[in-house]
Amino acid sequence: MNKALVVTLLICIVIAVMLFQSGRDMTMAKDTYQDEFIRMDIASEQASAHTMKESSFTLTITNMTGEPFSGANLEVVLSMPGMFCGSFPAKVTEAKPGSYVAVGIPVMRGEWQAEARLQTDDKTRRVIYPFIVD
Ligand SMILES: [Cu+2]
Repeated sequence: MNKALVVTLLICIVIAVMLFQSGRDMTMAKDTYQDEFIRMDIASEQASAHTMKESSFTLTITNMTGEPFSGANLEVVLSMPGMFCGSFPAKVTEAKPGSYVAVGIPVMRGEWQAEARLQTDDKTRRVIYPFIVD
């Protein structure tokens, strides 16, 4: 085997691994809000979203010591940034302590976001999860 062939093979392997990693990142995408009191993660429950089909998101909320934040005053709204087609509240339920599921229905194709708003006495914390609807 000559050297050039070995190098080419190695480059191919590296590219394959990178493609595999980026594909995996897509499905495991999440967004996080964190301050000194609260950590809030939002992730999609499905790899792709479609018009007029339910889309669900998982919100995991913990306090500063990592314990589940139960009974949160939480609101999740689906909308299209920069468009005027409206805001669509998702139905939020606490599946288990500190773990919430939000279900909503995107009404058209394009770039959407799920915005979670956690209301406490002193302030509102937000985390935004962008996603594509096709
Ligand atoms: Cu729209």
